[in-house]
Amino acid sequence: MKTAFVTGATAGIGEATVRALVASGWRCIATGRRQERLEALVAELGADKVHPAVFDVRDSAAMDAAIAALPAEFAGVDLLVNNAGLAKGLSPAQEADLADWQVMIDTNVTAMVVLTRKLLPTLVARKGAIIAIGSVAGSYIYPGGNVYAGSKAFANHFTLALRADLHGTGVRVTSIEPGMVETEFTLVRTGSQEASDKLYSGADPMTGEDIANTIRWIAELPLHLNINRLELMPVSQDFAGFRVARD
Ligand code: NDP
Ligand code: 8X3
Repeated sequence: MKTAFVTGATAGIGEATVRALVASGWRCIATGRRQERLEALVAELGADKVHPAVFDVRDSAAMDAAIAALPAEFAGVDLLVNNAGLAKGLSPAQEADLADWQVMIDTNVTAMVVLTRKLLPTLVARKGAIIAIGSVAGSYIYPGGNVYAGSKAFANHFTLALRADLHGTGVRVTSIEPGMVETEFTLVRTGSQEASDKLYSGADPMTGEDIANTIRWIAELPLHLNINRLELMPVSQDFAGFRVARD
């Protein structure tokens, strides 16, 4: 049985990924700050299939402690799913809250590289895989995207850069870059359930399960195959966005 380390498993894409991988015969380390949600996943899927690791990804010492505390049967990580992340705010850069920018950089950029660096020796030794959740926001700019877009451009690019460094090791690396997925993402970004419902209303957005099934498919491809990057959108979304400001 193979083991996946899934960050951000208390909601959305990460939670759906744990369910999809366990249903396909994987064991998962499920991480996040909301302990009760991780415990609910353990109760639903079984303690032999899910190990809860409660920590804030921005806390490198807590990350070390969580890795050191992995039970023996979960310690051999074959797949890292770099998923934990968030957007805060949609204000234009000239009005944005610097604290929001810092949280996004600390979570989406710093925490991702720190965790990846810590798990790389195990992943290399096991010829494992890394699947990171970047975003279309890293490729296509929209107003108010500013630091979120920048952090996801970093995620998209760092993941591809890992592929170059891991050349010859047998480790597979994939950057998944989704568009609109209905999760708690917009609630976290705006602080408003109403704003979240409004964004997704009538748009038939992708679901956490859509992305989770894509992650499982990539993870289970034959070992000689590597998907480098994969961009997904709901049919209702596209990437046209040029604007002209007139006098
Ligand atoms: P959710 O808000 O539903 O889930 C985010 C997850 O990240 C939660 O489990 C949360 O756990 C975890 N997380 C956030 N901050 C921290 C932290 N400091 N420490 C530990 N865990 C943290 O959003 P999604 O499922 O949509 O987002 C998952 C990823 O997908 C993100 O990287 C996001 O940028 C990306 N993405 C999302 C898209 C969308 O439209 N929804 C599209 C493209 C990419 P907890 O709060 O319990 O700590
Ligand atoms: C989330 C997708 O388009 O809201 O990464 O930025 S988007």
